[in-house]
Amino acid sequence: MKHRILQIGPITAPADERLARDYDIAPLWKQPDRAAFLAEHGPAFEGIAVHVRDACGADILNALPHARVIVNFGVGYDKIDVETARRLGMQISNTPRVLDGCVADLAMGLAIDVARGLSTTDRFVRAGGWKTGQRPLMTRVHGKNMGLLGFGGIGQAVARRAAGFDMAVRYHARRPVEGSAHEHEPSLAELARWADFLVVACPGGPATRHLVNAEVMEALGPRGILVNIARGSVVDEAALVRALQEGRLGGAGLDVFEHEPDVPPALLEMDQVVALSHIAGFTRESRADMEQLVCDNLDAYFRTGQVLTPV
Ligand code: 8YV
Repeated sequence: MKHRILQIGPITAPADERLARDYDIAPLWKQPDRAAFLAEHGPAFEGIAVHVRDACGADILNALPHARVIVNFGVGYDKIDVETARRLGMQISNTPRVLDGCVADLAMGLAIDVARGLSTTDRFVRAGGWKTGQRPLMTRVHGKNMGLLGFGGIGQAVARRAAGFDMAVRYHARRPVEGSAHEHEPSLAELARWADFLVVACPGGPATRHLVNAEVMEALGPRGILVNIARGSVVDEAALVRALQEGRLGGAGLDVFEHEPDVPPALLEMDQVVALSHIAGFTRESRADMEQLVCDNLDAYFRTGQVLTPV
């Protein structure tokens, strides 16, 4: 008998295939009346598989009295109601480590793009601007100060890359990371004041909402560059637009936004902004590792009672 699993939304073709091969999967996204479906079938499910973009709230969790495990495809899990899940005795796993390197690569890419103007120069060349002119001088990247908000796997991977660019690195996190050679700065505003680049690499969710506010942007300053590869919710987007418009912040490289896929139109008019579509983890390599880990977590739970990478 296969274990019965509720899948909230499609994950990827290979992950969906493996899950469907090994489990009795019920696709919630295909149900015309989700509430009625959950009310009728909820008690039959032993676990939940969820993609990082899909909400897994109390409405779902409370309808599954026998589910004890949630496997999340993604390192972030801010769309899961963790408190309710824990209260109901559910284990939760995510996919840490396997995409740290790719997300960190993209953070460096955004920092370089904004500072040196890669995207704007590409637009300039395509528009024929080089035939009659040249771009303005931009800003050096190597040797500068990099501040990291968040110093987990992704933050530390960014720090290692920054070292290759001869950058000084400091970080702000809830508590200092033991054994790290980098300085922990207890005040985010002070970190921003010191930094030339501030990279957001902390989890999303209520605890970090709008940590990067007007004061932090002011401290980063007119030459400072903000990079966000974490969650849009961490940055006060309205304050960001104002700070950039008024020249109180130098530039921003953004892979994530508060209300994806909506990007404030004002940001798209600014050459000092590079906007991406939440692609930090979008490589064939990290995608394949994530697919494997999300399924391995479910297998491990049913084999041993423990997921491999609990949150
Ligand atoms: C996802 C992410 O990997 O894992 C996360 O938390 O934010 C992303 O990089 C990607 O959106 C999955 O499609």
